[in-house]
Amino acid sequence: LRDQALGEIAATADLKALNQVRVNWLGKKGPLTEVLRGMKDLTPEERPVVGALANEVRDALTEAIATRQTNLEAAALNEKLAAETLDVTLPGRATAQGQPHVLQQIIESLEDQFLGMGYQVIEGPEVEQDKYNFEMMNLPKDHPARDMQDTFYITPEILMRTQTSPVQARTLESHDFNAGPLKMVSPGRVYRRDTDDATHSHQFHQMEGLVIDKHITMGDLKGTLLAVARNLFGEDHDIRLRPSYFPFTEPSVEVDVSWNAVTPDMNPEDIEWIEVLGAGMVHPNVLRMAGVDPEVYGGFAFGLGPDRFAMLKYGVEDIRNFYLNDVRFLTQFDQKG
Ligand code: FA5
Repeated sequence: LRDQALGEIAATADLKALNQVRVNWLGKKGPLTEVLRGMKDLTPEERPVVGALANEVRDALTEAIATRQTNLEAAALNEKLAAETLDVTLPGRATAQGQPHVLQQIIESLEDQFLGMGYQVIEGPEVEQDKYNFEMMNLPKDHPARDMQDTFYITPEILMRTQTSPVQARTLESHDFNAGPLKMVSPGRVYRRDTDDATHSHQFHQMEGLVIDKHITMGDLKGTLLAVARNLFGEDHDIRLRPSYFPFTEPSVEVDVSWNAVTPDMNPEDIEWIEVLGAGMVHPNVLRMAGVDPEVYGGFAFGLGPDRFAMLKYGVEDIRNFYLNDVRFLTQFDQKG
């Protein structure tokens, strides 16, 4: 029996076969168990002899199985290692790398420029109170200019902000003017119940700017915006201020950037203008409502549209392209070139 069992153990090809052999020989229905079960029919003299023999065979088989198991496991591991060898000399496959979204690139380059001019970058909430989005921007509840910005309301008092201007009110409220003037920009998403078309999106971006100190003039506003436009579009581009109306600035202007390069000998009528932002001198009511004395402090504010800037800079004809997340479109603006 013993030799037959040992032979079978040695012949097993894998762990599964080995387990089967173990069950066959040592299991409840195996020959050894049967021998032990038959002990009761033996004479008292025979019992210890047969018992000792049976135990010896069982121990021998158990040991042989354990040894065979270790060997089979080692063989399986070696096989696996051999199958998984790496050819370290194979050239690698390049993984596709992401990049900031083109609008994010524009926003970051604007942020860099304003940081360089001593501005802080401040962010405000997209879910905003009516109080900051409208009331503190000099747009009381019944003000007709609220119609200029169709709004997504969440409750009568809470809405998706329609502009980044509420960050003006929040910052004015918290700024300590004893510590110095206020210079900040605030980029972010805004929402309007606009019908999407080539130049309008119901969700787009704005970047608010606010500068408040003791002697700020419209000249400072124009100089700042000219520097920003030239930095983004090129030194030979110009800006134009047109009178406009916003409830939170007085006077108010809309600002155009020249689509084409401007030369000194050019006929002004040949310049093509594109509107990119609204701006003006901060209305005394806005300062007063935020607890700032308009007799002492004043300054300018602007709200520009990075989406429109990106359209202009890259000649993108439809604003919706920015929001479709088509990789073929987006990878065109890879900064790494
Ligand atoms: C405003 O939202 C004012 N808060 C801007 C402002 C700030 C004026 C501070 C004065 C002082 P307006 O609605 O014009 O203004 O929007 C500003 C800019 O956002 C526009 O010039 C345009 O570039 C962009 N814009 C407006 N509506 C959309 C839209 N639906 N899709 C994409 N861009 C838009």
